[in-house]
Amino acid sequence: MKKIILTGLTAAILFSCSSPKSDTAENATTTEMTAVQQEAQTFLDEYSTTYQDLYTKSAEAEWASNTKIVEGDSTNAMATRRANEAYAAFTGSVENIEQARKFLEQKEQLTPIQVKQFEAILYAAANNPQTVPDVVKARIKAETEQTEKLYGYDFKLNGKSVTTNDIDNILKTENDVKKRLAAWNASKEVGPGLKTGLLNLRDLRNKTVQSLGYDDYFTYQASDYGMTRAEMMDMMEQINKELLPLYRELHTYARYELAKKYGEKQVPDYLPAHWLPNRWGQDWSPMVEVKGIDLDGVLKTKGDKWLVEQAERFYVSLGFDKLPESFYTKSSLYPLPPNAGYKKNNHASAWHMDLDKDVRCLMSVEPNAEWYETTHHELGHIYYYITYTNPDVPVLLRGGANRAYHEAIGSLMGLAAMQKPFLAELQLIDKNTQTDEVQTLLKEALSYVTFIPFAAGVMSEWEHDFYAKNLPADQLNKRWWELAKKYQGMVPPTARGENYLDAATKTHINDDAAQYYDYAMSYVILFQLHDHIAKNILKQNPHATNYYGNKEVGKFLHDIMYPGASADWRKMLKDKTGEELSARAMVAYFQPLMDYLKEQNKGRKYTM
Ligand code: X8Z
Ligand code: ZN
Repeated sequence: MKKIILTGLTAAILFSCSSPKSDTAENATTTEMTAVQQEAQTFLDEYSTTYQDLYTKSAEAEWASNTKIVEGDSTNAMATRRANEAYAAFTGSVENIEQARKFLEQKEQLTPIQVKQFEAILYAAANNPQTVPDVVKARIKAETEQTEKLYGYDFKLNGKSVTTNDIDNILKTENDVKKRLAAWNASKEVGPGLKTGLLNLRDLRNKTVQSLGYDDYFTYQASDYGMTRAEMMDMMEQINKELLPLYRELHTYARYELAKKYGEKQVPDYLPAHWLPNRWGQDWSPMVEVKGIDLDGVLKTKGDKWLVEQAERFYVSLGFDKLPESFYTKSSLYPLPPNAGYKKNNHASAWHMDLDKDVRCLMSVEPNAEWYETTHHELGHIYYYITYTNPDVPVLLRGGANRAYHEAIGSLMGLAAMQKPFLAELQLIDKNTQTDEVQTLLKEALSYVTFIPFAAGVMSEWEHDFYAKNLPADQLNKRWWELAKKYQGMVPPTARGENYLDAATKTHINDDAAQYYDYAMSYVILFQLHDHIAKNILKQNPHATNYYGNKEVGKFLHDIMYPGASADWRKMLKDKTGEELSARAMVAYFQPLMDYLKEQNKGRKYTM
């Protein structure tokens, strides 16, 4: 999850990312500017100063709210509400909206980067319009309460408090189906208490953005890509379609293999949700152990601190700076001790506190393979923040080329950090170990490919229906499981009525709403980037790369991140990879697995 950086990317005018210096905020103040441009710049400079200040105050308050949740004490929540109200009052002020609109009416006379900043101002305004101040205030209140409920929740298993890390570990390793079921059920207990709040948030989020002319909140979020709601859903359908042949094979394979593993004679047509090693069935990779690679085992001996420092070392090896000291002193990186007396948000996130040098992570790192990947992912956000914090990128455009790019960089590094030559370089495995390439690829597919139906299918379509179609309150869970069956081929262990709200157990449904397609798109992009890096920079097999220490790879990533949201994301992809956004590279990467899976699945029943 990323903090509330708001960037409007609907500009038709392209910004050349190969020569970012030509249009800098600094240069913009030179005498070469026309009178209109100077007037615009004066406004932008003043706006940006206040914006940065209020953004920072909001981030600080949110940080406190997310890192220290004390039952019955709403001090942090109150402070967050106040800070977010001040931020909203400014970004959504009628005067700012009018000014931005006025300047955009003469956009031909402005520089491209000025246009982008005015669009960013309007985009931010639409989330907080002071034309409907009461709606915005109510939304802020509801958001803060929802976060507290979600992360203040005390998960219980067999009457004992457990963390989500505990639940995840059971789902990853337990062979006793009854124990799995208990853990899965425990993980869904947080849902019902979030229902009223989520329904309220739906109405408030929709009403907020409707005030500035968006149809609904989903449409608003999609517009950040310069896309309509329908275009976004078409793109998701396309991605799902391209990966379906492989997913069908994985699905069939998993049903039969898991039935064997759990000693079930009858192979089910659809995967029972509690059979999978993840609370939402979004990542199945723990199902497979590759002989010779015991990442969980070796990471345990290294310890949690090593994971974070190693991820940093990887980025540094590519030529990025070391993390600022403040990253380590101000972040919240590890689980709280059980006797802490308070809770924290247990979902990993990266924060750009002041849109400048203060960058932090909120994580609960444990020394295992999942957190190893997540740590690389989060540091991707951090290095993105650090890289676009430069004099050429104005404060208002300190965001990703789009949100999916922001997600892609760290996930790409996570993928690279798992490949065998890299693991051998780090001595996490013996370099002479013979490993089975097909099993390795299978493990990767169980992570990256199985994610697509969840992200591009279930999450995106459910939120689409929730916001754009006003899904009725008595059909929320029904729709969730319909979609899980349709896209993931997954069913709940027992009937799940509307007394549950299983969608709301997913963080993003509550606090990163209507944006989950970012992740689906980010996987597609990451394989495009990886394909290019492996073939054209490293000249290595994409299945067995070692990015470590390669400054050219570092420069490639640096150049993508440097212009932040001042870049046009489509042009960036074309310039950097020669391709439009496409699942081609992802499909090609896993192609060698198809023959193996078809062979394994011979004679088995396909149900998708
Ligand atoms: O939420 C995240 C990151 C933070 S941006 C840990 N991810 C998605 C998820 O956990 O559902 C990364 C991949 C998918
Ligand atoms: Zn992320």
